[in-house]
Amino acid sequence: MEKLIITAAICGAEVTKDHNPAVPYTVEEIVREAKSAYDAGASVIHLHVREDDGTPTQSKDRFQVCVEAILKECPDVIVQPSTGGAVGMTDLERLQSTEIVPAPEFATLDCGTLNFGGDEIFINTDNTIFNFAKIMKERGIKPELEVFDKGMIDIAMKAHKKGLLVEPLHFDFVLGVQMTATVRDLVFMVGSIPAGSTWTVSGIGRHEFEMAAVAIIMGGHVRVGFEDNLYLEKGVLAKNNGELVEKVVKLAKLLGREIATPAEARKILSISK
Ligand code: KMH
Ligand code: ZN
Repeated sequence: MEKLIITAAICGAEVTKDHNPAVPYTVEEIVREAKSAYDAGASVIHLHVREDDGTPTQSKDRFQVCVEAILKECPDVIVQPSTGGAVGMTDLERLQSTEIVPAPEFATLDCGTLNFGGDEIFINTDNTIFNFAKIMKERGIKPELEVFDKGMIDIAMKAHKKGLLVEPLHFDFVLGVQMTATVRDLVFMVGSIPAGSTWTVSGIGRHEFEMAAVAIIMGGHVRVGFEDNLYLEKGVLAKNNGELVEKVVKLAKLLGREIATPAEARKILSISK
């Protein structure tokens, strides 16, 4: 089986220090969390950034500073900026994370509109998705196709038919937001993507490690981190993102799966640096 790529979603846009005091806001805190995840075995850092007071931002300048600071401490890590940002941001705001120099190797591409809890709706119209895919292709950025339910795989395939995506495709199944996070759901999603694609699962909240274990067995890849889950186990807050990554590394060891380095992850994902 291929080695396991672990992505750490270290910050997110919704969680705060009230939920877990280790959620990073400042550049120093972002670097601290990225390094803890990298040292524990993460090869990809999924990145959102904040103002110092915790407000989510897609500022190009803030991304530039944070990416450079992360790469100083974790020189070979794959940094994957979010183009999702936070609910309510405009497309132009969101796209700023792709404008840093040099362009990112990897970035998220959210493939549909969804209910984000309470009254929140995370809007991604077909035209937004096609436009983001076109811009990423022009800038040489590999998209991670964020799919929160099966219909979003179908929308991604519409973008592919239009020539906006380059194979092999890479999907992230975000389970436990709009779609439930069961083994049946994950097996269904994996069976719905084109042969030759790679995939990661992000199990939200208490589903994080259940989904990780299933992905390790199935040959997929795993995302963990404060964006998705703040707890190491029931009632125990994680002290840092590294603890969440370490738990996946332990699971992988128990199940006989080796961990990919960033260079190996680039090969698996067909990302050329
Ligand atoms: N914060 C969510 C509204 C992504 O990074 O591309 C969007 C999100 C997905 O987190
Ligand atoms: Zn995100």
